[in-house]
Amino acid sequence: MSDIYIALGSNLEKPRQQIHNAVKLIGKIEGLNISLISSLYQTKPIGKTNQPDFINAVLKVEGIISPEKLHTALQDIETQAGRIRIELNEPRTLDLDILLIDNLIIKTKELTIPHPRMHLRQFVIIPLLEINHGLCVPGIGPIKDISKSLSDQGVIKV
Ligand code: PH2
Ligand code: MG
Ligand code: MG
Repeated sequence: MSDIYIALGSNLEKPRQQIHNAVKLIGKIEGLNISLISSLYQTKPIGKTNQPDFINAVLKVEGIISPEKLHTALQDIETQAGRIRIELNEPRTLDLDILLIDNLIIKTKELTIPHPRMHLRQFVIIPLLEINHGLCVPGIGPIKDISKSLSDQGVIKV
């Protein structure tokens, strides 16, 4: 049984509804159970800044599934939400990123775990602190310490 953390984000086509719908669909992935859901957060876009604010959240799920299968299942849910991939950091109806799987460190062409930018993003770290303040990012450190190192990026609980 693995403890898995997933980040959800949307800034197009009713973002809150996109996130709620995605949570429902993630709960239906075979072999997984949702154990914790953070609040929703309205967040300023990081990277490309001339796009709408995002709604972000994180989930903890537990279960037995291979990282590759989970990645494919999440991509399928993104596609169902009408996600079109043009370039990096473009506005999106739905983004589902695997943040952590236990203490695993994985680097393949398809998948990097822990998510390589999670420790730089308040829109990930603040909701993670809400659901598990004792969490550590393998190779980086406790999220409590990461949180102290980040300056304000415009993350508001909604
Ligand atoms: N996702 C990105 C890039 N920038 N900014 C916010 N606030 N929220 C996101 O989910 C987000 C972002 C790439 O995945
Ligand atoms: Mg992302
Ligand atoms: Mg993604």
